[in-house]
Amino acid sequence: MTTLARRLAFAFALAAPLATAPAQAQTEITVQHALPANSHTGVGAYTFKEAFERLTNGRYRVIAQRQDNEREMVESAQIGTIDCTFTSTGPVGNFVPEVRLFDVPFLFRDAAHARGVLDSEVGQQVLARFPARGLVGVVWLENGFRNMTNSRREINTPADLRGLKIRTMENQVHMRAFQTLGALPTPMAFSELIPALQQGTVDGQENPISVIVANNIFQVQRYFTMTRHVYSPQVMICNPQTVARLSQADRALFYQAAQEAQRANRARVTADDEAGVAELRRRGMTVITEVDTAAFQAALAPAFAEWERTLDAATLRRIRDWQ
Ligand code: EAX
Repeated sequence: MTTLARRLAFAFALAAPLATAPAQAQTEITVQHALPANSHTGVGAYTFKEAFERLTNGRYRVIAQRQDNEREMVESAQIGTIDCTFTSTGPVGNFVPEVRLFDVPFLFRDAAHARGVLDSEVGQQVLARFPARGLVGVVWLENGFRNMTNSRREINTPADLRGLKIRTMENQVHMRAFQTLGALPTPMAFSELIPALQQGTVDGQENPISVIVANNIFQVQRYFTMTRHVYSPQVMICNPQTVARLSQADRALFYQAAQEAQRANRARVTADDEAGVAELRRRGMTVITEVDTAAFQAALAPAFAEWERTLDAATLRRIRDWQ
């Protein structure tokens, strides 16, 4: 060997271990969530990130990103361009039809009822339908009970909805409900909602208080009615290969982190709901909290009859009878 070659060989011998030395290989997991980081959805995603990184002693790095088109997020998780998404069930029924069951209006009496059902074998059975559609449903989180806002008039009765253009999620069950109530449902992704409200393409929309506050929807809407007309679940959905690649031990930690995310997300929705009405009033909205729920349910009768035929009627009954 020439002197130069010897020097190079020596340099490589030194450099090689340095090059491969970064203390340990880190596996990256990309997780997308709708809504701002400081919202119930962001809290879920960031709690998962913090918990999974902590539980695995930093062997995994979770990259959390915001993306407000939930259908695209689910598609990305299916294709594998991202690992997981935290999404409302808005578009999920188009991928896993069994999920539509949980999108039926006035199905859940309150948060305890919804959380109890989703955490029971009823919720597990629906998660078990995801793999057949090329997805893994990891855990149920929540968006909360949805309420109506609009820029035209107070909504006190179903008749007040007649002719109003209401943005809905890209969700068959919700669209049918608003159509049955006499409104003109206009489905679109959340990312299009604020401009649509600003430009008057639609008169109103419906969302949980947490979403209305986190996105300043009170700036573009005048009237709020606390209809709580439908519970809006959220679900953490992952690419099947992402989950399959985890060792059995890491998979247990993955699910543990998802449970932590669920707890943090639900606690935040509860807090947002408690503080929300006062906040919306402070922000200048006309707030109606006394709602004749029975009148809205009666107006939905034809839609309920249809869902009895098109969805799993036995499970719907089981959910309604839940104690
Ligand atoms: O997931 O699209 C919606 O109205 C959802 O409630 C919102 O994006 C949060």
